[in-house]
Amino acid sequence: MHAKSLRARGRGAGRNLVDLNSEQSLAEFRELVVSAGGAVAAELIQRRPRADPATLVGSGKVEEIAGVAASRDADLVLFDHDLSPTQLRNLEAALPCRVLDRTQLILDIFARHARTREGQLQVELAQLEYLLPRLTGRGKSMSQLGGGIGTRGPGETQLETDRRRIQRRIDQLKRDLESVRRTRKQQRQRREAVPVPTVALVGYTNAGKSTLFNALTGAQVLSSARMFATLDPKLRALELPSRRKILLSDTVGFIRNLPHTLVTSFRATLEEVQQAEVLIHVRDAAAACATEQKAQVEKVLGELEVLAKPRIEALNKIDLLDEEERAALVARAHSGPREKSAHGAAVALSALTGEGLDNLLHAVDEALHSDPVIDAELRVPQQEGAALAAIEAGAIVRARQYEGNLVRLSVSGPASLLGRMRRFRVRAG
Ligand SMILES: Nc1nc2c(ncn2[C@@H]2O[C@H](COP(=O)(O)OP(=O)(O)OP(=O)(O)O)[C@@H](O)[C@H]2O)c(=O)[nH]1
Ligand SMILES: [Mg+2]
Repeated sequence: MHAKSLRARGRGAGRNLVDLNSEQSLAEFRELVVSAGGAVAAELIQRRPRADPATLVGSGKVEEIAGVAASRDADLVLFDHDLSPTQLRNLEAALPCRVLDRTQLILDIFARHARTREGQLQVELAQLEYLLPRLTGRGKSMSQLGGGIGTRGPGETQLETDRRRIQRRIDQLKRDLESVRRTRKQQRQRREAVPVPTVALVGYTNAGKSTLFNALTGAQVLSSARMFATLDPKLRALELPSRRKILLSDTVGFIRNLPHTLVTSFRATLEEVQQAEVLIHVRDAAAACATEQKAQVEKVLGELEVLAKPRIEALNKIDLLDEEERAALVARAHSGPREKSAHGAAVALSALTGEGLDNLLHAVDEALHSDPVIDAELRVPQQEGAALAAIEAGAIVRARQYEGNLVRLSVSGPASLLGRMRRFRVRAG
């Protein structure tokens, strides 16, 4: 679906933004529009010390936008800012086409990318909760229910019926979500009965989390140049160099100014982050605004109360850097033996070429404290086939000696596995 859209940006002071310069911010918003299937017809910027409470931008600007929208035959005016219900109502009345704000645009993209039933329920709920106080009476916003960014909805006389219908749907969605969550909770409890630590990939949208997830697990999760390609959590087992097993989880990307309502509605993904023992913060080392992106991600991690967890920075996309930038980054990542930030290591890598992935896995091994790796001397009768197979499969055998019908092994492996082999342990001394 292609909607010709017009983007206008209003900037109010006093918002707690991590300030990107306007060009970067505009570029990011443009990508969001394209990710939603829109084509940009024109761009307008307004700077003002304070947002206009009635229309966000000033009245002169509203007229200008109306003129440009009409002359370019735009279907949609998008604001890179959130609009209050009043602002949305007034702008819709003053402009010749539909109006969407930043949150609605992101919700629209989320709606396209939700794959699981839970993801779809969450997106629909977030859309309706956002929409309800913003029903305009002109009926234009109702088209949101279709999920498209260019369609029109029922007329004004429908307003009250619509409100009641939406409220009923919201109640139903909440009940459905509750039951989906109960099921998921049972699945998690079953998983926790066999404790395998979870490591979660987190990071800004488009940083390369899914590409890295695929590279590490050999899975085929959709990775895409469009933003928010991953909405539903993906989980897959992985073996570390120490031979300990972990579950790696791919998660939804963060973005600056992601509305808090959205963060909470994506509990499914974020629960994986909260359950994780170690976080891998995937960063696009080649991004123009890498520092701002990092600040945004850490802000969301703070809101999730997970900043105390061990965290590894995966400085991704080094294949895009020139020799000099690359050397600087690699030196920073490996100074030490490895640069330790407050909570963990930094590793330079490319999910695309595979360079540096080994270093990342070693860093995960170092950061993982549950089920520590221990060394042991074992003496196992050769007829204990199952035990020998388990050791071969789950630990690193450093030396092997045959003593009659016994095998003497020097091994290093997860404490959980070697604990089960306690009866074969050779007493020290
Ligand atoms: N050159 C280069 N491109 C990469 C690398 N890793 C990922 N990409 C590209 O970056 C884009 C985004 O990758 P994804 O893996 O979908 O990013 P993501 O973090 O999962 O994004 P969301 O799921 O939208 O949050 C894709 O076009 C990838 O091909 C890398 O190491 N080098
Ligand atoms: Mg992804």
